[in-house]
Amino acid sequence: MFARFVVPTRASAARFAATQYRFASTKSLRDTLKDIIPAKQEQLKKLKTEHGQTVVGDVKVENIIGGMRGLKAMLWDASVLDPIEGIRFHGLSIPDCQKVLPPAPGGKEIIPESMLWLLLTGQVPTSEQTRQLSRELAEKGDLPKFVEQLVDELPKTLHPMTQLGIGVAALNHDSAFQAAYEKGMKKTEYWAPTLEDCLNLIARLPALAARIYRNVYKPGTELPAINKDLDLVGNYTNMLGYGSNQNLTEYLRLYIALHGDHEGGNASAHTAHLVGSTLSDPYLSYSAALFALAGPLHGLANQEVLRWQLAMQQELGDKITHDDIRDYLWKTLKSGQVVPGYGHGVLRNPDPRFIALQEFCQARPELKESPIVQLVNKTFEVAPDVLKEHGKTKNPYPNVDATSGCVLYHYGLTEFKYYTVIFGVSRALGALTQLVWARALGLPIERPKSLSLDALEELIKNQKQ
Ligand code: CMX
Repeated sequence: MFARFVVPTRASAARFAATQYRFASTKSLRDTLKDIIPAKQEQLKKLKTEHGQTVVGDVKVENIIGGMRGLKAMLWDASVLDPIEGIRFHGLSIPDCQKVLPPAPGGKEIIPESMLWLLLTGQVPTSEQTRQLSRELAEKGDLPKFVEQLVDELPKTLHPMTQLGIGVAALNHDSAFQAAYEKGMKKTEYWAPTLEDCLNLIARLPALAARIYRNVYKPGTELPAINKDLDLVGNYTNMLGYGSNQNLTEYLRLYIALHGDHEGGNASAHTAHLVGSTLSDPYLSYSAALFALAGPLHGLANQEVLRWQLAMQQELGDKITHDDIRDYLWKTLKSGQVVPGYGHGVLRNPDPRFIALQEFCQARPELKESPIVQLVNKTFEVAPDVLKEHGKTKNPYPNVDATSGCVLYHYGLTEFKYYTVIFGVSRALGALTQLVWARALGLPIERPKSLSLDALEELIKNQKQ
């Protein structure tokens, strides 16, 4: 049996679309990585020695005072975000991934395990490789007792994202990286225990996230044991108490897989990279990333979208017209708030992840008829024109968060303060796989140069002379 090998460039992605992809022999995840790492290390070495002085772009004052927007200053191999076309994972667009990444047995949608394999290796796994990875994650998925006790003791009023960050940080008790580092490991060996930590963390996230959900919203209910024959999301939805809902399970598989990576500069992925660059272990690095994700301009937007759409529904009633929505959008903007789920730091078109999730809804009659899904659709028909007229945002189109929560809401997972936790289960795929690569490539501690306002003025004055 063979795994398809993906060549990670845009041109090759087009060739890929024409199904001309190469094949590599089937191997375990660890052996696959062992094979790939030397060539990547060589590629990096060559870039460093032969092209270290090549200029990539200018740094303008607007980059420094504008959140480094657009500055090409970070290495990230797994995915690239094109402003118009959207995300490609190792060269593959979302429709490409939907064609080739193996689903769960009996399912149709991409699953996080196949996305994880792609992000980590640049290769499309076979169904058997995906199954093996599912089994490995299920076997590693139980939480240590002390972490269960720790999260059980947290106040139910503490935001679920804070609870998730605390739980993830505490998992570093068992960090293989930290233990090996203390023993005195060589730099070339860093990636192997990092990989073990990353897989352990990805495996344990569903149990941790489900436990937080149970504690906060369904106290007193039993948490089912992890079923070794189920995939990661199959187990997650089971533990959340929605295991019998196949549509919700399939939706979460797709959502978690697609949300896994969005190149390196977004706040959560970048935080994981920055903290990881100090050789903090993967648990601490990802815990930090979760707190970046918990901001309303980033991951918390999915909670904010639902809050905003429901407030709109409550104010305007059941028969909402396009004009009603237009007025409501203006009311939001005039009150100085952002329209949640719209705009993006990089994208300048509707987010293809938004489109993929919308397509999921359109293919299912009960979702197509759902009032909350319809309201999200109707908002999409009006909001871009209003935002264009408003004239501030560089991207008047929806991002993925505009739609991600409405399906959960429709199927009864209505506790929208929990939605960013699901995003947190997902973003681990990209942030952690790239941490493995940062260690494999021996990337240094991150340390950009900062400038004061006075120093900037001085620099400008000197350039004018
Ligand atoms: N509604 C109203 N105003 C918006 C807006 C929106 N949806 N999006 C951007 N703007 C405003 C910005 O606040 C900014 O205003 P000021 O000049 O007064 O500061 C101006 O338009 C220019 O911003 P931009 O360059 O287009 O966008 P940024 O790169 O600065 O910010 C983002 C990107 C996502 C934070 C912003 O579009 C936003 O706040 N969107 C709403 C929140 C949201 O949906 N976040 C989720 C993003 C996806 C994710 O990370 O998960």
